[in-house]
Amino acid sequence: MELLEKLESNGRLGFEDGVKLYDLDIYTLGKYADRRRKELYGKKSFFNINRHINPTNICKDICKFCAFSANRKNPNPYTMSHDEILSIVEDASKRGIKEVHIVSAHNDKVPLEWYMGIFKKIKRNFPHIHIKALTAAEVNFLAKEHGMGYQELIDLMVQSGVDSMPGGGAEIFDEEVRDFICKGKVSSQEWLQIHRLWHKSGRKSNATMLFGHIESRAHRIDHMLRLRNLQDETGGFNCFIPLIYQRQNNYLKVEDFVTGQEYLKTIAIARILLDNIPHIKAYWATTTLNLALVAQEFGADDLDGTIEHESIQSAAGAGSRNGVALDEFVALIKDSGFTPVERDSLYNELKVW
Ligand code: V47
Repeated sequence: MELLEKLESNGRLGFEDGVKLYDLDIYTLGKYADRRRKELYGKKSFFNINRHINPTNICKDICKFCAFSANRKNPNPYTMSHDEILSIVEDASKRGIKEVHIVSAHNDKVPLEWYMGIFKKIKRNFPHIHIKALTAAEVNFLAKEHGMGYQELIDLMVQSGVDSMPGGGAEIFDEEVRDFICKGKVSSQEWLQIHRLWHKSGRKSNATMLFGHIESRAHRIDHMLRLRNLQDETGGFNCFIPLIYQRQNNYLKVEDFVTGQEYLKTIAIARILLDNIPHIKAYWATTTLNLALVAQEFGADDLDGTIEHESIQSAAGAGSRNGVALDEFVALIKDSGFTPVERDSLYNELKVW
C-alpha cells in the first residue's frame, strides 16, 4: 500500500514508511499528525505545575553531549543537602506545584541513601506531590554501583516514594551512535529493560529521544520503533519527548542546529508512528516556548510544565534556566489557539484554564 493510503486509513507504519515520512512536505505531515491529535484531544493542550530539581552534577560517566555534569568545561561540582532540596520543594509547594521532576548526575561520592532519602523526605513532608525521579541511566548506575539487581532497586524506589520515572537517558538507541556519544552509560537494551520492569511493577514512565547531533533520520525512526515495541508489550509509557540537542559547553562538536522544520516533522512523525503512546510532549526547554506552541499544530498535545528552574538543557545553551510563570504560560497557550488543561503527572485533568 502507498504511504499516503496508509496515512489516510490510519494504518500502522513500519521502518521504511517511517523514514519516508521525513520526505513528505511539512504541511502533509502536519495534516495527518494534527488529525490524530484532534481525534484524541481536540484543542486541549496539557501541562502541569511542576518544579525541576537537579540535586547533583557530579558524574562518573562522560557523555559527549552533556554540559551539566562537572568536568573540565564546567568545573563547578555541587551536591545539594537534603535540607536544601526540602526547602526548594517547600517554597515551590506554596506556588501550588503538583510534581517534582528530579534528575541527577551519576554521583559515586554519595551513598545510595542520599538518593533514596531525598524521595522519602519529600514524600513524608509533601505527600500530595507526585515524585517523578531517576532516569533509567541513573537506575542502571545506582544498581551497578551498589551491587543490586534492577528489580531490587526498583522495589527500593517504590518503597522510598518514587511515583513515576522520567524519560531521560534514552538518547539514541542505535548502538553505534550511542557508543560514540555516551560510551559506557546504560545500554539501549538495559534502558528498555529497566522501563519494562518498572511498567511491570505497575508504574508509568516517559521516554525521550535526544536528536539533532550526529544521528540520521533513520536512527530516529529506529529509536521510536523500539519504544513502540516495548509499549505494545507493557503499555507503561505516558509520553514521548523528542529533545533537541543543545550544542554549547560540551564535547560533541556539532555545528548545525536542528531547524524548526526538522523539529516539527519529528513531532508529527512521532504522533503518527507512535500510535500506542498517548502523549507527545513539546519540551519547551529545548525548543523555545514559541516553537513548542507551533508544535501543538503538528501533533504535540503536552507542553511539560512551568519547570521553575532547569539546569541540564540551560547548561548547554537553552534559555530555560528560570522556567516560566504560570499566568504567562496559560496566556501563551490560549493566544496560540489551544485550551490550556492543567493535568496531574498521570494525565488526569485537574483544571481547564
Ligand atoms: O537524558 C543532556 C538530555 C536528559 C543535553 O520525562 C540534553 O517528562 C539537549 O530526563 N541538549 C535529561 N538535551 C532530561 C530528562 C527529561 C526532560 C524533560 C522531560 C522529561 C520527562 C525528562 O537531558 C538526558 C539527555 O538526553 N540532555 N544534555 C543537551 N546538550
